[in-house]
Amino acid sequence: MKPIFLAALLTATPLAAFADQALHIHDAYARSANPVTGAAFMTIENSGDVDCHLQDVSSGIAARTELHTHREEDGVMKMVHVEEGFVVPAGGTLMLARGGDHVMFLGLENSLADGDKVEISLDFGDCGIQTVEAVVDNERKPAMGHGMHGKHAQMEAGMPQSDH
Ligand SMILES: [Cu+2]
Repeated sequence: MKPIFLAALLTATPLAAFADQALHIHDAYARSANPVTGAAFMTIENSGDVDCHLQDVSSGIAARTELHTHREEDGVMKMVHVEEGFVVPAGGTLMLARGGDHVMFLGLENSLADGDKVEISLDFGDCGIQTVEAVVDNERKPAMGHGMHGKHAQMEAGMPQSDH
């Protein structure tokens, strides 16, 4: 019974989807704490056997959409643009989460309201381009372990208010 079920599943898988099949993106959401900037978070799983390199992001909602992280420099946490992007290791997971790696929107065309849907295109190079729809949830609290701490508000000197 089991082998037959598996064979049926394999047959039903379209060949064209094969290249992208290794990447699975879950739980994409966005938030914005001010009218100018916002951020998006998600979990990216790579079930394939080659590393996938997230090298660029784009969206139609802001002047610039960038890959960012938080890094400690001279004892101060700073938000930085990561131009080289992030690797989703083969068989591994990349978490874009509050206080860590994230997608950043700079120069929002419209402020983000709860329930709005944001389409984000993620360029994984040889692993293909994936488009995700992130739902705006400005009330969502950071997950455990990625919590914001007291100093976070000071992290982004140039930012009107923190999105992440
Ligand atoms: Cu950022």
